[in-house]
Amino acid sequence: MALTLEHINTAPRAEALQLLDGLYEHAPWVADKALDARPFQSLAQLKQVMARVLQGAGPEAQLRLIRAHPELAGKAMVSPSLTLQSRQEQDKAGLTDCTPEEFATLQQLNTDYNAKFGFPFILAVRGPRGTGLRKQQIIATFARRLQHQPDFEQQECLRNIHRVVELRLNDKFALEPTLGNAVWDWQEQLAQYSDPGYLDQGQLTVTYLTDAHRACAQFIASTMRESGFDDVTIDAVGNVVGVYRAASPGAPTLLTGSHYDTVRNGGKYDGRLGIFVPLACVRELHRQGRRLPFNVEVIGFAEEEGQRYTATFLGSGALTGDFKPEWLEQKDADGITMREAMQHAGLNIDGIVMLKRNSANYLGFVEVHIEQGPVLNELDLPLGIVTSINGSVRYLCEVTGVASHAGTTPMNRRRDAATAVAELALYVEQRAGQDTDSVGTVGLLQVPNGSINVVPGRCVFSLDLRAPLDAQRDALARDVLAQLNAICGRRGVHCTQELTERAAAAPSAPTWQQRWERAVEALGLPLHRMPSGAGHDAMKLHKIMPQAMLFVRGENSGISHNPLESTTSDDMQLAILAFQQLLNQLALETA
Ligand code: HGY
Ligand code: MN
Ligand code: MN
Repeated sequence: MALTLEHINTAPRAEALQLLDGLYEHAPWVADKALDARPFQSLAQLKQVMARVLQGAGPEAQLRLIRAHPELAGKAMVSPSLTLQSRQEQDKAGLTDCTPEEFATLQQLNTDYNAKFGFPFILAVRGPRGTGLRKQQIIATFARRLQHQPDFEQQECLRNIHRVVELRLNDKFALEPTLGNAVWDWQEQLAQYSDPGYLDQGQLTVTYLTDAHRACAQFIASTMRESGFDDVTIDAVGNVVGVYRAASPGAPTLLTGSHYDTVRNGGKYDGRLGIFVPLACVRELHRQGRRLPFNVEVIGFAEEEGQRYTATFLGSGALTGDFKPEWLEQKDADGITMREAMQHAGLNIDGIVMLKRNSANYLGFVEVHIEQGPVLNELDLPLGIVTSINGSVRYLCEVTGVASHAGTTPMNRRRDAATAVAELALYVEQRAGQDTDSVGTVGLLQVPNGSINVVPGRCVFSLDLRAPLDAQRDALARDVLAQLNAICGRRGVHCTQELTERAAAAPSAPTWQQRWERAVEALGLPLHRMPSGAGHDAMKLHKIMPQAMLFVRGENSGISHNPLESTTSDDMQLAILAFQQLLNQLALETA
């Protein structure tokens, strides 16, 4: 029979402990200690309390717990020490029918891992969706984590233990994160579309207005229609706009959403999570036949990353009146202008100017996004409250020197464009590191038409400089550009730079931040407030309406702009529940 929170909260201590048996492998003391905190407001809170108990138990107790776990597809598979849950979990992941090669690989990984760390490799083999990782994924994760530093890897084992416990608790309570699963699956389906040259390598790249990008727009639009949105359109820049109308006409609108384009070889959740979380909320409202005292407008923004063209935040920028007509002449790597790409996609360029929103019609903008960093992952927290989005500037630069013979040009006679840029890149790293929370990145660095035996005469590169405050960002930019000029002067080379983006820091609107805070607290979760190092569409909408963001924990240290980007359907479920809380709060306030 399925457990209930009521039962756990009210049963006699010994019975409650028995009900929670089998969570932490051979370590009932974790649940036992957690029961001191009864009554639990939610299952999420029970998970949090147990994570805190383990965190507070200290490294020795944590190490004992890790060592109590069976090896993955190792000798423990036949020994009686394997608990029923572990056997079932390893079965589910297909680890009991390895090929001889797979088994040998796992054995070798087990041996190497134990030799390096002195404890067994622990992985929640049921994975982020709870349905099981494939053997190849397990082996790849095993090999990747073997490279970690010991302290970090010990924490990674604990994070996987918490994930195993979360899934075991779901089983005990017969709970499925069904809404989170739906969002997880939509993102999985959307990831089938990728630009040519990436799809066949199993990489996700969706850049502005490619065929894959247009297929994504159609998928999002059809998912909105199937979920009960009243109006679904694709606007003049390719944004997918879904409106779920209010109970009565003339009502204000809550705006939400995020982008569906990606960086090259990116992750499945950056941007997309912020489209599908509110989409799932609207689907639930539709299923309940419920209307709110405000319209809900969910937008899949067509372009945020600035990959195919240098223009960034193009989708959300069109709503704030920031679309620059000169962008239409920008050319991609194949010489196709944005205008031609828009025409090819059948977009109505003349309609762009009409996209600007009248902020008087809107309550505000909220955006859900993966954190894209390690903070929540390392705090074992599923959700975070964004306090501000860092301001950023981006430049495309070019250094011109003199191409010359690599063999005959003496070292003191060179005009080497690439070494000038290399010197600047090291300065960017050092200078950005001087400030708190500033970051500086040379993400693109190329020697066009270079040759192995030619001193580089040209070097093109990018600068991405960010800081929590605009003044801090501008001081960083000033110093970097001054250093660029100094380096070029000293080396006798020439530099040009083009400012391609300037986004102001965007502090969250207090009232909206507090709405997110109340929503997260209503789930029984602790609050963690944090800045966003990444830029988001919210910083554009910030210009015309109040905004605030909710962060969702990323797996694998929150890595992002990388195929390892990951988050669990349980955490997505919590994001949806938080969004529903915010909608309900807003409904009460605006009724
Ligand atoms: O670069 C950023 O911060 C965002 O992902 N475009
Ligand atoms: Mn991104
Ligand atoms: Mn993003």
